[in-house]
Amino acid sequence: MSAPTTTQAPPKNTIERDLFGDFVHVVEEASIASARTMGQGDAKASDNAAVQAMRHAFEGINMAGNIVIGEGERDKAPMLYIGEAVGAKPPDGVEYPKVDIAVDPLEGTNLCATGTANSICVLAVSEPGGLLHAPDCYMEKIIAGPACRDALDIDAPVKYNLKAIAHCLDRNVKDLVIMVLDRPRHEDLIAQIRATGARIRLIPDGDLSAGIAAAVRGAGVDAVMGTGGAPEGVITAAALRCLSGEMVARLVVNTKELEERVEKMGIRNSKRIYTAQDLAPGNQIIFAACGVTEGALLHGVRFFGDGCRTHSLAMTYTSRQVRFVDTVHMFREPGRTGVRLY
Ligand code: VTB
Repeated sequence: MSAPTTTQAPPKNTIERDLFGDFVHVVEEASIASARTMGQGDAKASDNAAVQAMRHAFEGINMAGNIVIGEGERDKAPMLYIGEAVGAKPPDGVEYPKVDIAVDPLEGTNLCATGTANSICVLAVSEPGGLLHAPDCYMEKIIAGPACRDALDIDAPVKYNLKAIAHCLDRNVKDLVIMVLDRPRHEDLIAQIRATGARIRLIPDGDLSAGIAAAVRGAGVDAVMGTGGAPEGVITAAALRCLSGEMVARLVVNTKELEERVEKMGIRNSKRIYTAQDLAPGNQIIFAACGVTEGALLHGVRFFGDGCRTHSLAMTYTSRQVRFVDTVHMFREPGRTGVRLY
């Protein structure tokens, strides 16, 4: 009998399928390197450790990677700058898949430097064009879970949004927990939230992991409100695409210089209100984050004699997978005590 003749459609998620594990490895390496600097009080050194480790790990991946969100412009950042090409060199005649990469090598550099909770190494990947090339400016954001689909309005009063979120979650405004970056610029926002009776968790840094916490159930956060970094906003949006989370956002373009930069980057309307889909429109998305210091979502790096253990969150959009990856890294053959499970 002859074999059945089936014409198979080419797989649509080859980036997710082929590169997923490699990117988990990248964030793990960055976390291990920066975790070694935890509590040393040197945020720059912590960041630098993460950047170098990330870059080194990228070199081993069979991809034609393009950093679209990185550590800044080429002249200001020695590594992982916007426009930098990363990935292994293909042999002659071979072409590796093209991917866009947004990195925040160490989200929460101060958190790491002070040993405070919730610093992570994080990145998002998509096919070319799948992540907005956002300038390094501020971004207004409201982030919540899938229940709040289409219910958020960035121009509405704080009270309105909180009522809408409470309604979507079928609870009272007083039951809500809203995360806000602890910054003087949020004085008025905080006062307005307090006036509604909603509860607040002020965070010193890290509105990216806060955004993910708001999008999943059980993390004790119902929404994130306020102004944080735009690059972090794009990476958050990539995570929200995988989690069906809800986000409305707008760049804060308040100087002439920024106005020009934004225009140069191809953004025609600087006042545009973005959703997660607008910020991370990719058809294929990989999101990977690894805990550096202990956090609500992820454990930090734990070192032991012969190795360490890391905890990562790794998600893909098309294949709809949310994985928590718990890895034991052995720096040498395990000694007589072997590998500990718990
Ligand atoms: C936030 C926060 C980051 O930057 O985006 C914030 O999530 C915004 O900048 O962890 P300011 O510190 O100027 O408020 C971080 O704190 C650092 O990237």
